Amino acid sequence: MNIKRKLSFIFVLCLTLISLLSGCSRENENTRDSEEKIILGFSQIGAESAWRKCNSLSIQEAAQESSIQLLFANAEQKQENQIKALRSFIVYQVDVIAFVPIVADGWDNILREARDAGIPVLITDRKINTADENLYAGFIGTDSEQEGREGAEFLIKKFPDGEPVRIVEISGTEGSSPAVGRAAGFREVLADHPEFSIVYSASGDFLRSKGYELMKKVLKEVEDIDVIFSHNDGMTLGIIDAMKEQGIRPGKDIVIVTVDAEQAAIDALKRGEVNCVIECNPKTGPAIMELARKLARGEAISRLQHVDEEVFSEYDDLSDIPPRGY
Ligand code: GYE
Repeated sequence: MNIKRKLSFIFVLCLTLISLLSGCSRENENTRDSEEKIILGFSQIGAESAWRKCNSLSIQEAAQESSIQLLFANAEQKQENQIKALRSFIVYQVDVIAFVPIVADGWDNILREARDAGIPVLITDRKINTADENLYAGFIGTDSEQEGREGAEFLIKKFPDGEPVRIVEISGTEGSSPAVGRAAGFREVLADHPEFSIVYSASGDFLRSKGYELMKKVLKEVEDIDVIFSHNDGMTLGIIDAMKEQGIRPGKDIVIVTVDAEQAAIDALKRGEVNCVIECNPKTGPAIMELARKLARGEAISRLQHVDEEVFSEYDDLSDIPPRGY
């Protein structure tokens, strides 16, 4: 081979290598791109509690970490706002929709629209009632019935002597699955223990302010309260304020069972102002992103995934509970 032919051979070889390599890297980029380009439309219900704020943050941080483009809509406690958000995600043709249904009923029409548009839907935190379970791909979140059962189990341990026990229940948002589930699980366990009676039950809408107002009313209207079963810590903090204003010692004069395990509730438990805290885990962001990726790839996900939850009570060693972060 003369020098000229040798050079042109090397030149062609280089070109081939470059194009092969760049082809490769383009292919890599494409794969990475398609991983990166997932768009997730997420409808959150609002910011009613510290629990909820942590839940939103977990979702936003996890999306950023896994390079999922998140369209995050805050419905400010209105189902109609959620439906509008879901509809806009459909118009936008996102890859996956996820949402926290504020109440359990009333989703079938919008879910049909999502199905017709070929967009898979993940339900998280709160469950829905539907005529057609195939309208969504799966659920990830809390086991509310179990949380209610845990609350009742604690009371059975706390009041072992069979004397009558009068319970006031301050429940969460009416028609929401955690309020329905916590109430049902609680009653299911107490059904075998007739000494316990729920003498009053009303909704505080998962809000600290409503918990406070409701407790002021309850303390005027209901006599001889032994126990408060509060569906979330936000309301519990309001309940404690109302009790203290009346000179009632929370956790001593009235036993308090609460759900969520915010730092403030754990601190109250340590001070003896609350007797039992049932954890509800808000940090579902990473699991939601993983499920969204699977759905975007067209893979099936499990229909029901409950998150791990613990119970903390006055019977436990409370010295080594790690900071809660919410
Ligand atoms: O317990 C409460 C809230 O849906 C499980 O919503 C959630 C509940 C949580 O704001 O604090």
